[in-house]
Amino acid sequence: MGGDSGSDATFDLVVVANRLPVDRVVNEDGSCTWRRSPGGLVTAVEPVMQSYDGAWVGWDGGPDGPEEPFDENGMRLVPVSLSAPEIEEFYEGFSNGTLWPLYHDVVAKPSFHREWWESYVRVNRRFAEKAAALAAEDGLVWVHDYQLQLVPAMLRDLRPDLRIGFFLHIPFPPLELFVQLPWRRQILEGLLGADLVGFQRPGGAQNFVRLVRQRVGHKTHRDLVYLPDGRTVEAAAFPISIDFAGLAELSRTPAVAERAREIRDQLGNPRHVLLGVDRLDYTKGIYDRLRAFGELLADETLSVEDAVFLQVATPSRERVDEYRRLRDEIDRLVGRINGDYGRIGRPAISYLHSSYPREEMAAMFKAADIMVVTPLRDGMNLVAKEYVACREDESGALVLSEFAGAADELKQAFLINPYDINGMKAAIMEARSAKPRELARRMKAMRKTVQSHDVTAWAQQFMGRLAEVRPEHRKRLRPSEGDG
Ligand code: GDG
Repeated sequence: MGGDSGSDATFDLVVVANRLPVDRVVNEDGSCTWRRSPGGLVTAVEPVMQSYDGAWVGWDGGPDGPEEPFDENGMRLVPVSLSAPEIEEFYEGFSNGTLWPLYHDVVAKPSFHREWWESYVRVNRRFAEKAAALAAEDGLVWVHDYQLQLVPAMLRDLRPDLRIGFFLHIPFPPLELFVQLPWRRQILEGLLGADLVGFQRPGGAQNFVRLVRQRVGHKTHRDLVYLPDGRTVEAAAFPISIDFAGLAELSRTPAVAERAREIRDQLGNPRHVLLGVDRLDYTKGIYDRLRAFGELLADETLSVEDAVFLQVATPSRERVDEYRRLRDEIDRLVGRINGDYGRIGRPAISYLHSSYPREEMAAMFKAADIMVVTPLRDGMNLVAKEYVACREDESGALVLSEFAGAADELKQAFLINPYDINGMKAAIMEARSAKPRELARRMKAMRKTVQSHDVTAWAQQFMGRLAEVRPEHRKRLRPSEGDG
């Protein structure tokens, strides 16, 4: 078994992700502390790690961090240090300036720079080497997301005994867009180092298999790729989810209920509270959503007495130009709408460029009558599922983009095309005037879906499938409680 705390310990499960589950915070006196890092990936993977007694390889979020492993929350954390130029080229550059827009339907123009690519290769190799040194013989390594797509093949070269899974949290684009990438073949070959490649939606898996067939020339059959060396790679959809029970419980606490009432009071007790919660990212469709709301006020279909829009935009990737531009555009739009339609003490949009504790998020979800989730493209969108988890009384409406992975499961939402402003306006109005019984029917069905397919089910399905890939490894992969 793995997981003892010696420095040369090996682990039956190693998770490799761009970020560690904690960020390093440098205090004023120069000392360091660790703070849980936000986001869906951490929430999803942390419980699996705790049950398998594994190690987690990732970056600490800052330049030139220490590389000493440490233990946290029952996990061994192994930092990978990035220099300031690597943060610029590998992270802000190739990951967020090339791959992120390319994989999200090119909603912003991807930049292609050879130095960024070279840095991506170097940093991927460092992650692969760390994982290779930590994994036990015949162990399992689970690699995450678009920043690390070369790791599976690099790791397989170093450690052919390992079973390797890869999960992509963002969409995988259609052939017609992917082929723009000058390094398209290297990325596909990188991913083919894995035994199992997981995607959010079946379409992502299909795009991948088609590309491998047409561009790399391997034989494929349905979701299987046959490599010349006899190995097979499976591509399949594993839609990620949330800790439904945990969030539902939090939303039931008296403190959260009280805070939800307070939020409505502070917003001036309008008849309807509309809510948006997103990282401030151009894929999330924040601009178009607010524009639709502004037009409803301009048309006098809504008034500020009827409806207030609460928009949380969590700061994100603030050093990347495209994100700075977006922030300015949204600032201007919010200013214009509030200037045109707000009244004293009653702005039309309450716009918060900030991040909040989980309890506050739960209170906002509880306070909102209409949750408006309108990404132009999104792998899953956990916020949509979180809203549903917080609506125990089955009230509330979800307006959801059909271009979010969540739309596959949350079919009872008011589904919209975020490029269709009139359609979006109509859906908001339909949600606003729907009868409570109709809303309850929809919410009940969506709650059932998310509850029965929560994050634990997601992780178990992925791990279970990986165990089937090479059955001889299965016995090594019992959760640590069973290890005696
Ligand atoms: C990527 C994919 C996929 C946001 N602001 C605060 C806060 N959050 C939390 C939300 C949610 C998470 O962050 C965001 O997850 P999303 O799924 O909505 O979006 P991405 O960050 O783009 O995530 C996405 C996901 O990976 C998982 O695979 O679904 O498609 O793009 O949990 O609640 N949490 C707190 N304060 C905030 O201010 N506490």
